[in-house]
Amino acid sequence: MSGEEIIVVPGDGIGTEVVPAARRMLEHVGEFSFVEADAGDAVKAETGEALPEETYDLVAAADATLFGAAGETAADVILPLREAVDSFVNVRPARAYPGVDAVRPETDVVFLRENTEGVYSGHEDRLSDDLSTLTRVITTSASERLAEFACEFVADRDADGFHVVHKANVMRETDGRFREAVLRVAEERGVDADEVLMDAFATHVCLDPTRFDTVVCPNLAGDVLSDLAAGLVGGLGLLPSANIGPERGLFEPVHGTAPDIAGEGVANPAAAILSAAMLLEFLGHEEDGADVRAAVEDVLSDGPRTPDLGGDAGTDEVTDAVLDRL
Ligand code: GGG
Repeated sequence: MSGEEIIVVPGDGIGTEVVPAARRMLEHVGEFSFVEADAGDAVKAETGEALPEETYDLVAAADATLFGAAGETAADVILPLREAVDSFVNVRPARAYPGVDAVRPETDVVFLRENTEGVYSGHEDRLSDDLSTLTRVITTSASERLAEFACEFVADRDADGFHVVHKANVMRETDGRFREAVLRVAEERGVDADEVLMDAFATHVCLDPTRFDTVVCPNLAGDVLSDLAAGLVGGLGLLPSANIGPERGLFEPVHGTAPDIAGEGVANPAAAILSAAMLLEFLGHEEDGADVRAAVEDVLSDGPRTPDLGGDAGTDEVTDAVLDRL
């Protein structure tokens, strides 16, 4: 394997514990070079800036970045970093693993979350002491771009089609535009696409997740519904994600900083290691990515576990076990 460069931005809280675990895995499987960069609450407290220009520039120029978690400064860190890689989709697989106590062990759903707009487009205003507003942005072009990705994604995954989740019966203009663009692209591409209202989806996925394979969502819905699905499979410590752009990618566990356990060395490294497996695949190292997923699955099935999964192992012990099985 060549010496490809990976930017590493641990961020805050347990990001500083699980990202080093994922980096150890990458060092174990390949010959990458790493550049560490700062972002988040801690660097803001020190310098006044949550996302130093140097970090943004590194991420914008790199093929791949591994990111940890952001807390209070999430809007100042994650959103610009996603923009730095021109990421139009956040891929969030929610899978139950054999041996892990899950509410719905049959869950295997991938969320394709629109990653540039919706209510996360940053247009918020305080108009008076009593009134704040938020502008929800939906464009046909971003919705189509996501839908085109979804069509290719389901073909690669050998899935029958996808569901588009929206609330177009209430947000007629914005989600109406999203729904129409996604369904039109699917029809043009000959891909089956069903639609489901996002509130109904929340119920259906809890009752029977096998109804869904790939789910295409606006930004906030994708953020919330993938966390809901994490609850079905055993918790946020298990969900990886990939922010994909046309040329670059940013890979991060779905979880945040987890201040309740930060600093204790007991954060589950699975989500970060699985995110790094997605990074490997993005860089073309498919076999390594698959091996890493298999090793994580093995450890989750009969290896040491962190407390979120009912065990008493620490982050390092679980990471050692993954490396042992590679
Ligand atoms: N590693 C992901 C992370 O830091 N999550 C915290 C968060 O607030 N995320 C919002 C988002 O994913 O848009």
